[in-house]
Amino acid sequence: MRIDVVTIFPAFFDVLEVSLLGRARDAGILDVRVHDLRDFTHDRHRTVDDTPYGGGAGMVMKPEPWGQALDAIAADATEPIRFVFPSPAGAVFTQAAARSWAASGEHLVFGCGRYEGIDERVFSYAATLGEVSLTSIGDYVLNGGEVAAMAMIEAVGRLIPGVVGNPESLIEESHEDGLLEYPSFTKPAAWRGYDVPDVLLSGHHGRVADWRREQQIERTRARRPDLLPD
Ligand code: 6GU
Repeated sequence: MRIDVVTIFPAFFDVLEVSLLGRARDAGILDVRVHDLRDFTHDRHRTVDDTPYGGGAGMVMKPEPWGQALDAIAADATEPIRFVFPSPAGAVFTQAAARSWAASGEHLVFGCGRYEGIDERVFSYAATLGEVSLTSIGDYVLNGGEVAAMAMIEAVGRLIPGVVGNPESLIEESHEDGLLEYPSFTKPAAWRGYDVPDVLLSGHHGRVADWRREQQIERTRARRPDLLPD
C-alpha cells in the first residue's frame, strides 16, 4: 500500500520506522513517503501561510505550495488517490473507515495542516485529482494534523495483510464487532491478591467464549453505551 504525507514537520513521522509499521516498510508491504510542504515553495523564506481574508485570529496555509505538492504526488501515482486532510472540523474517523481505506487499494495522501487550517480551495482542487476526506480523530483539538495522521496511518496500516503477524489478532479486538474487547489475563494465576477469573482456568472453551461475550457487553454498556443499539 502506498501512503504519502505532506507536512511542515516531517520529523513527526520518524516513528514510522519503529515497531510493526517499520517492519512492514522494510518488507515492502507499506510504502510510506513523507514530503516537506516547504519544498514546494519558491520564496526565500519558504512561506506556507498568510493572514486570513475577512480577518480573524491566526494564519491560514496558502494554496500554492499545496497545489504543487498534490500535483507532484498525483503525477507519479499508479492507483486511485484518496486525499485525507486531518481536521477537527471533519467527520470522525472510525474502524469502519480504516477497514474501507485498507481494503480499497487506494493510494492514501495525508495533507497535514497547521495554523488555523488550509485555504478551502485546496480541498476543491484535490477533489479533481481523487477522493477527498476531511477527517477528525475525535472531539478535542490538536495543534495540527500530524498526530491525527499518524493515528490513521497506524489504524489503516495494521489492516494491510502481512503487517500484523497473526491475522486472528485483528478479529478479536475492540470495535471490530461493534463491542469493546474482553479483558485479558496471563500467568501468574494469582498476583498481589488479585486472581484470574476461574472460568479462564477451566479449560471449557464454550464457557470461556460465553464469559468473554458477557464481559464485552457489560463493559460496552458501562463505558460506551453509545455503541449499543437502543
Ligand atoms: Cl484531525 N486535527 C486537529 N488539529 N485536531 C484534531 C483532529 C485533527 N482530530 C481531533 N482533533
